[in-house]
Amino acid sequence: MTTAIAHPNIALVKYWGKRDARLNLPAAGSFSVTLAGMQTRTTVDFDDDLAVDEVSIDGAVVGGRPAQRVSDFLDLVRGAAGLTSRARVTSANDFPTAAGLASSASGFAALAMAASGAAGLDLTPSELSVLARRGSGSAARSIFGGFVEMKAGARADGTDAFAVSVASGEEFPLECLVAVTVEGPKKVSSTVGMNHTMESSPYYDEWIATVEPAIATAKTAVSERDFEALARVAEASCLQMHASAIAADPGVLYWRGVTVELIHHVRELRADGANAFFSIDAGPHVKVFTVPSEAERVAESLRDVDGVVDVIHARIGGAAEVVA
Ligand code: 2P0
Repeated sequence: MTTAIAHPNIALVKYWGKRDARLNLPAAGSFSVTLAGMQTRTTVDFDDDLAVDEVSIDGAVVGGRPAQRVSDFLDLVRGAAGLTSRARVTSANDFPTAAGLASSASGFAALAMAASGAAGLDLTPSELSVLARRGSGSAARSIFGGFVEMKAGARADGTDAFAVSVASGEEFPLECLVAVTVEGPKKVSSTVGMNHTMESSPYYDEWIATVEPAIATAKTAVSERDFEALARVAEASCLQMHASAIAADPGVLYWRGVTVELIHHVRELRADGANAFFSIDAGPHVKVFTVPSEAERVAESLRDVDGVVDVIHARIGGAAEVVA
Protein backbone atom coordinates (compact mmCIF):
# COMPACT_ATOMS: atom_id res chain seq x y z
CA MET A 1 0.00 0.00 0.00
CA THR A 2 1.39 3.43 -0.95
CA THR A 3 0.10 6.95 -0.31
CA ALA A 4 1.25 9.96 -2.35
CA ILE A 5 0.37 13.64 -2.50
CA ALA A 6 0.51 16.04 -5.45
CA HIS A 7 -0.48 19.66 -6.01
CA PRO A 8 -2.41 21.35 -8.82
CA ASN A 9 -0.52 23.47 -11.33
CA ILE A 10 -1.36 26.44 -13.52
CA ALA A 11 0.13 26.74 -17.00
CA LEU A 12 1.67 30.11 -17.85
CA VAL A 13 2.27 28.84 -21.39
CA LYS A 14 -0.75 26.69 -22.15
CA TYR A 15 -1.17 23.11 -23.36
CA TRP A 16 -4.01 22.85 -25.88
CA GLY A 17 -3.74 20.10 -28.49
CA LYS A 18 -2.37 16.57 -28.90
CA ARG A 19 -0.11 14.90 -31.43
CA ASP A 20 -1.29 11.44 -30.37
CA ALA A 21 -4.56 10.78 -28.55
CA ARG A 22 -3.87 7.14 -27.56
CA LEU A 23 -0.58 7.89 -25.79
CA ASN A 24 -1.82 11.37 -24.79
CA LEU A 25 1.14 13.13 -26.39
CA PRO A 26 0.96 16.93 -26.48
CA ALA A 27 1.31 18.73 -29.83
CA ALA A 28 3.58 21.28 -28.14
CA GLY A 29 5.22 21.86 -24.77
CA SER A 30 3.88 23.96 -21.90
CA PHE A 31 5.23 25.85 -18.89
CA SER A 32 3.61 25.91 -15.46
CA VAL A 33 3.87 26.66 -11.77
CA THR A 34 2.91 24.11 -9.16
CA LEU A 35 0.78 25.50 -6.33
CA ALA A 36 1.26 25.04 -2.58
CA GLY A 37 -1.46 24.78 0.02
CA MET A 38 -3.76 22.57 -2.04
CA GLN A 39 -3.29 18.89 -2.66
CA THR A 40 -4.65 15.54 -3.75
CA ARG A 41 -3.82 12.64 -1.44
CA THR A 42 -4.15 9.18 -2.96
CA THR A 43 -3.67 5.69 -1.52
CA VAL A 44 -3.37 2.61 -3.73
CA ASP A 45 -3.51 -0.95 -2.43
CA PHE A 46 -3.28 -3.92 -4.81
CA ASP A 47 -5.30 -6.80 -3.37
CA ASP A 48 -5.67 -10.30 -4.86
CA ASP A 49 -9.06 -10.65 -3.18
CA LEU A 50 -10.63 -7.86 -5.24
CA ALA A 51 -12.57 -8.80 -8.38
CA VAL A 52 -12.60 -5.24 -9.73
CA ASP A 53 -10.79 -1.99 -9.00
CA GLU A 54 -12.54 -0.02 -6.25
CA VAL A 55 -12.25 3.75 -6.59
CA SER A 56 -13.39 6.30 -4.06
CA ILE A 57 -12.91 10.05 -4.49
CA ASP A 58 -13.64 12.57 -1.75
CA GLY A 59 -15.36 9.91 0.34
CA ALA A 60 -17.74 8.61 -2.33
CA VAL A 61 -17.40 5.41 -4.37
CA VAL A 62 -17.25 6.35 -8.04
CA GLY A 63 -18.31 4.34 -11.09
CA GLY A 64 -18.77 5.02 -14.77
CA ARG A 65 -16.28 7.03 -16.79
CA PRO A 66 -14.17 8.42 -13.87
CA ALA A 67 -13.68 4.91 -12.43
CA GLN A 68 -12.89 3.51 -15.89
CA ARG A 69 -10.26 6.23 -16.40
CA VAL A 70 -8.57 5.19 -13.13
CA SER A 71 -8.80 1.47 -14.07
CA ASP A 72 -7.30 2.12 -17.51
CA PHE A 73 -4.48 3.97 -15.81
CA LEU A 74 -3.92 1.13 -13.32
CA ASP A 75 -3.73 -1.27 -16.31
CA LEU A 76 -0.62 0.64 -17.48
CA VAL A 77 0.97 0.17 -14.06
CA ARG A 78 -0.07 -3.51 -13.87
CA GLY A 79 1.37 -4.05 -17.35
CA ALA A 80 4.71 -2.50 -16.38
CA ALA A 81 4.89 -4.40 -13.09
CA GLY A 82 3.59 -7.76 -14.34
CA LEU A 83 0.68 -7.63 -11.89
CA THR A 84 -2.86 -8.85 -12.37
CA SER A 85 -4.40 -7.93 -9.00
CA ARG A 86 -7.07 -5.27 -8.77
CA ALA A 87 -6.59 -2.25 -6.52
CA ARG A 88 -8.37 -0.20 -3.91
CA VAL A 89 -7.85 3.50 -4.72
CA THR A 90 -8.80 6.18 -2.22
CA SER A 91 -8.30 9.78 -3.25
CA ALA A 92 -9.21 13.11 -1.66
CA ASN A 93 -8.74 16.72 -2.75
CA ASP A 94 -8.45 19.35 -0.03
CA PHE A 95 -9.55 22.11 -2.43
CA PRO A 96 -13.06 22.64 -3.80
CA THR A 97 -13.64 21.32 -7.32
CA ALA A 98 -15.61 24.51 -7.93
CA ALA A 99 -12.37 26.48 -7.61
CA GLY A 100 -11.59 25.76 -11.24
CA LEU A 101 -8.28 24.14 -10.42
CA ALA A 102 -7.87 21.03 -12.51
CA SER A 103 -8.05 18.10 -10.11
CA SER A 104 -6.95 15.81 -12.96
CA ALA A 105 -3.42 17.29 -12.78
CA SER A 106 -2.85 16.68 -9.05
CA GLY A 107 -5.07 13.58 -9.21
CA PHE A 108 -3.15 11.67 -11.86
CA ALA A 109 0.22 12.85 -10.52
CA ALA A 110 -0.66 11.45 -7.07
CA LEU A 111 -2.13 8.30 -8.64
CA ALA A 112 1.00 7.71 -10.76
CA MET A 113 3.21 7.91 -7.66
CA ALA A 114 0.97 5.88 -5.37
CA ALA A 115 0.15 3.17 -7.93
CA SER A 116 3.72 2.72 -9.16
CA GLY A 117 4.97 2.60 -5.56
CA ALA A 118 2.32 0.07 -4.51
CA ALA A 119 3.16 -2.05 -7.57
CA GLY A 120 6.85 -2.12 -6.59
CA LEU A 121 8.03 -0.11 -9.60
CA ASP A 122 11.01 2.12 -8.91
CA LEU A 123 10.49 4.94 -11.42
CA THR A 124 12.64 8.04 -11.96
CA PRO A 125 10.88 11.43 -11.82
CA SER A 126 10.95 11.55 -15.66
CA GLU A 127 9.38 8.10 -15.87
CA LEU A 128 6.73 9.11 -13.34
CA SER A 129 6.01 12.19 -15.44
CA VAL A 130 5.59 10.04 -18.57
CA LEU A 131 3.23 7.76 -16.64
CA ALA A 132 1.20 10.66 -15.18
CA ARG A 133 0.87 12.11 -18.70
CA ARG A 134 -1.04 9.02 -19.80
CA GLY A 135 -3.73 9.96 -17.25
CA SER A 136 -3.81 13.67 -18.07
CA GLY A 137 -1.38 15.87 -19.96
CA SER A 138 -1.23 18.51 -17.25
CA ALA A 139 -0.53 15.82 -14.59
CA ALA A 140 2.94 15.25 -16.07
CA ARG A 141 3.82 18.76 -14.78
CA SER A 142 2.51 18.19 -11.22
CA ILE A 143 5.21 15.55 -10.58
CA PHE A 144 7.57 18.53 -10.12
CA GLY A 145 7.43 21.61 -7.91
CA GLY A 146 8.14 25.26 -8.72
CA PHE A 147 8.42 26.32 -12.36
CA VAL A 148 8.07 23.36 -14.70
CA GLU A 149 8.50 22.84 -18.43
CA MET A 150 6.60 20.08 -20.22
CA LYS A 151 8.49 18.76 -23.24
CA ALA A 152 6.40 17.85 -26.27
CA GLY A 153 8.99 15.25 -27.26
CA ALA A 154 9.50 13.89 -30.76
CA ARG A 155 9.42 10.10 -30.32
CA ALA A 156 6.32 8.17 -31.43
CA ASP A 157 6.33 6.14 -28.18
CA GLY A 158 6.22 9.26 -25.97
CA THR A 159 9.25 8.33 -23.85
CA ASP A 160 10.62 11.87 -24.34
CA ALA A 161 7.32 13.64 -23.57
CA PHE A 162 7.80 14.47 -19.90
CA ALA A 163 8.12 17.50 -17.65
CA VAL A 164 11.33 18.90 -16.16
CA SER A 165 11.98 21.24 -13.24
CA VAL A 166 13.13 24.71 -14.37
CA ALA A 167 13.36 26.73 -11.12
CA SER A 168 12.07 26.54 -7.56
CA GLY A 169 9.47 28.88 -6.11
CA GLU A 170 12.13 30.38 -3.83
CA GLU A 171 14.05 31.59 -6.87
CA PHE A 172 11.13 33.75 -8.05
CA PRO A 173 8.42 33.75 -5.35
CA LEU A 174 5.16 34.55 -7.09
CA GLU A 175 1.75 34.22 -5.49
CA CYS A 176 -1.42 33.07 -7.20
CA LEU A 177 -4.87 34.45 -6.42
CA VAL A 178 -7.70 32.36 -7.81
CA ALA A 179 -10.72 34.60 -8.45
CA VAL A 180 -13.58 32.09 -8.25
CA THR A 181 -16.54 33.17 -10.34
CA VAL A 182 -20.04 31.81 -10.72
CA GLU A 183 -19.93 28.65 -12.83
CA GLY A 184 -21.60 28.84 -16.20
CA PRO A 185 -24.40 26.37 -17.05
CA LYS A 186 -22.25 24.18 -19.30
CA LYS A 187 -18.78 22.73 -19.15
CA VAL A 188 -16.71 21.30 -21.98
CA SER A 189 -13.83 19.22 -20.63
CA SER A 190 -10.28 20.22 -21.62
CA THR A 191 -9.88 16.97 -23.56
CA VAL A 192 -13.06 17.52 -25.59
CA GLY A 193 -12.41 21.24 -26.03
CA MET A 194 -8.85 20.81 -27.29
CA ASN A 195 -9.76 17.95 -29.65
CA HIS A 196 -12.58 20.01 -31.11
CA THR A 197 -10.22 22.99 -31.51
CA MET A 198 -7.72 20.78 -33.36
CA GLU A 199 -10.38 19.44 -35.68
CA SER A 200 -12.24 22.64 -36.51
CA SER A 201 -10.35 25.83 -35.62
CA PRO A 202 -8.68 27.66 -38.53
CA TYR A 203 -6.30 29.15 -35.94
CA TYR A 204 -5.10 25.85 -34.42
CA ASP A 205 -1.81 25.57 -36.34
CA GLU A 206 -1.02 29.24 -35.66
CA TRP A 207 -1.72 28.70 -31.95
CA ILE A 208 0.65 25.70 -31.83
CA ALA A 209 3.37 27.76 -33.58
CA THR A 210 3.29 30.29 -30.69
CA VAL A 211 4.05 27.76 -27.96
CA GLU A 212 7.76 26.93 -28.14
CA PRO A 213 8.89 30.60 -28.57
CA ALA A 214 6.64 31.52 -25.63
CA ILE A 215 8.23 28.82 -23.44
CA ALA A 216 11.71 30.18 -24.27
CA THR A 217 10.58 33.72 -23.38
CA ALA A 218 8.95 32.55 -20.14
CA LYS A 219 12.06 30.61 -19.05
CA THR A 220 14.27 33.66 -19.67
CA ALA A 221 11.82 35.85 -17.73
CA VAL A 222 11.92 33.45 -14.76
CA SER A 223 15.72 33.19 -14.78
CA GLU A 224 15.98 37.01 -14.86
CA ARG A 225 13.10 37.44 -12.35
CA ASP A 226 11.50 39.76 -14.91
CA PHE A 227 7.88 40.02 -13.80
CA GLU A 228 6.79 42.27 -16.67
CA ALA A 229 8.22 39.94 -19.32
CA LEU A 230 6.58 36.91 -17.67
CA ALA A 231 3.27 38.81 -17.45
CA ARG A 232 3.32 39.64 -21.15
CA VAL A 233 4.14 36.15 -22.39
CA ALA A 234 1.70 34.44 -20.00
CA GLU A 235 -1.24 36.69 -20.89
CA ALA A 236 -0.43 36.34 -24.60
CA SER A 237 -0.31 32.53 -24.38
CA CYS A 238 -3.59 32.44 -22.46
CA LEU A 239 -5.40 34.69 -24.93
CA GLN A 240 -3.91 32.90 -27.96
CA MET A 241 -5.06 29.53 -26.61
CA HIS A 242 -8.56 30.85 -25.98
CA ALA A 243 -8.63 32.59 -29.37
CA SER A 244 -7.92 29.26 -31.10
CA ALA A 245 -10.70 27.60 -29.08
CA ILE A 246 -13.19 30.42 -29.66
CA ALA A 247 -12.49 30.16 -33.42
CA ALA A 248 -13.47 26.45 -33.51
CA ASP A 249 -16.78 25.50 -35.17
CA PRO A 250 -18.85 25.77 -33.04
CA GLY A 251 -16.64 27.93 -30.84
CA VAL A 252 -15.45 26.69 -27.44
CA LEU A 253 -15.99 29.60 -25.06
CA TYR A 254 -15.16 29.09 -21.38
CA TRP A 255 -15.54 32.72 -20.30
CA ARG A 256 -18.46 34.43 -18.57
CA GLY A 257 -18.96 38.19 -18.34
CA VAL A 258 -17.05 38.36 -15.06
CA THR A 259 -14.06 36.65 -16.73
CA VAL A 260 -13.78 39.55 -19.19
CA GLU A 261 -14.26 42.10 -16.38
CA LEU A 262 -11.38 40.47 -14.50
CA ILE A 263 -9.12 40.70 -17.57
CA HIS A 264 -9.81 44.45 -17.74
CA HIS A 265 -9.37 44.78 -13.98
CA VAL A 266 -5.94 43.11 -13.99
CA ARG A 267 -4.80 45.20 -16.97
CA GLU A 268 -5.85 48.35 -15.09
CA LEU A 269 -3.98 47.22 -11.98
CA ARG A 270 -0.84 46.78 -14.07
CA ALA A 271 -1.32 50.13 -15.82
CA ASP A 272 -1.46 51.66 -12.31
CA GLY A 273 1.91 50.12 -11.47
CA ALA A 274 0.89 46.89 -9.73
CA ASN A 275 2.60 43.59 -10.44
CA ALA A 276 -0.28 41.40 -11.60
CA PHE A 277 -1.15 39.26 -14.59
CA PHE A 278 -4.00 36.90 -15.42
CA SER A 279 -4.34 33.33 -16.64
CA ILE A 280 -7.55 31.48 -17.58
CA ASP A 281 -8.06 27.73 -18.11
CA ALA A 282 -10.99 25.64 -19.30
CA GLY A 283 -13.53 27.51 -17.17
CA PRO A 284 -14.70 31.00 -16.20
CA HIS A 285 -12.37 31.56 -13.22
CA VAL A 286 -9.32 33.82 -13.40
CA LYS A 287 -5.97 33.11 -11.81
CA VAL A 288 -4.03 36.27 -10.98
CA PHE A 289 -0.29 36.10 -10.37
CA THR A 290 1.41 38.75 -8.27
CA VAL A 291 4.35 39.27 -5.90
CA PRO A 292 4.17 38.61 -2.11
CA SER A 293 4.32 42.29 -1.11
CA GLU A 294 1.27 43.12 -3.27
CA ALA A 295 -0.81 39.96 -2.81
CA GLU A 296 -3.13 41.29 -0.07
CA ARG A 297 -3.94 44.49 -1.96
CA VAL A 298 -4.52 42.67 -5.26
CA ALA A 299 -6.72 40.05 -3.53
CA GLU A 300 -8.84 42.80 -1.94
CA SER A 301 -9.36 44.48 -5.30
CA LEU A 302 -10.38 41.17 -6.93
CA ARG A 303 -13.02 40.60 -4.22
CA ASP A 304 -14.62 43.90 -5.24
CA VAL A 305 -15.19 42.81 -8.85
CA ASP A 306 -18.88 41.98 -9.42
CA GLY A 307 -19.39 38.25 -9.87
CA VAL A 308 -16.30 37.15 -7.91
CA VAL A 309 -17.53 34.79 -5.18
CA ASP A 310 -14.22 33.93 -3.54
CA VAL A 311 -10.49 34.57 -3.81
CA ILE A 312 -8.18 31.67 -2.96
CA HIS A 313 -4.60 32.59 -2.13
CA ALA A 314 -1.84 30.12 -3.10
CA ARG A 315 1.93 30.16 -3.12
CA ILE A 316 4.28 28.15 -5.30
CA GLY A 317 4.53 24.57 -4.13
CA GLY A 318 6.70 21.51 -4.20
CA ALA A 319 6.92 18.23 -6.05
CA ALA A 320 4.61 15.27 -5.70
CA GLU A 321 5.85 12.84 -3.06
CA VAL A 322 5.24 9.50 -1.42
CA VAL A 323 4.14 10.13 2.17
CA ALA A 324 3.35 6.63 3.45
C1 2P0 B 1 -3.13 23.60 -19.30
N1 2P0 B 1 -5.53 23.05 -19.52
O1 2P0 B 1 -2.04 23.76 -19.88
C2 2P0 B 1 -4.38 23.63 -20.16
C3 2P0 B 1 -4.77 25.03 -20.46
C4 2P0 B 1 -6.60 23.97 -19.42
C5 2P0 B 1 -6.27 25.08 -20.31
O2 2P0 B 1 -6.55 21.50 -18.28
O3 2P0 B 1 -6.74 15.71 -22.27
O4 2P0 B 1 -6.88 18.13 -18.45
O5 2P0 B 1 -6.32 15.10 -19.89
O6 2P0 B 1 -4.41 15.68 -21.40
O7 2P0 B 1 -4.41 17.87 -18.87
C6 2P0 B 1 -4.93 20.72 -19.72
O8 2P0 B 1 -5.78 19.66 -20.06
O9 2P0 B 1 -6.06 17.42 -20.71
C7 2P0 B 1 -5.73 21.77 -19.13
P1 2P0 B 1 -5.85 15.90 -21.09
P2 2P0 B 1 -5.74 18.20 -19.39
O10 2P0 B 1 -3.21 23.48 -18.06
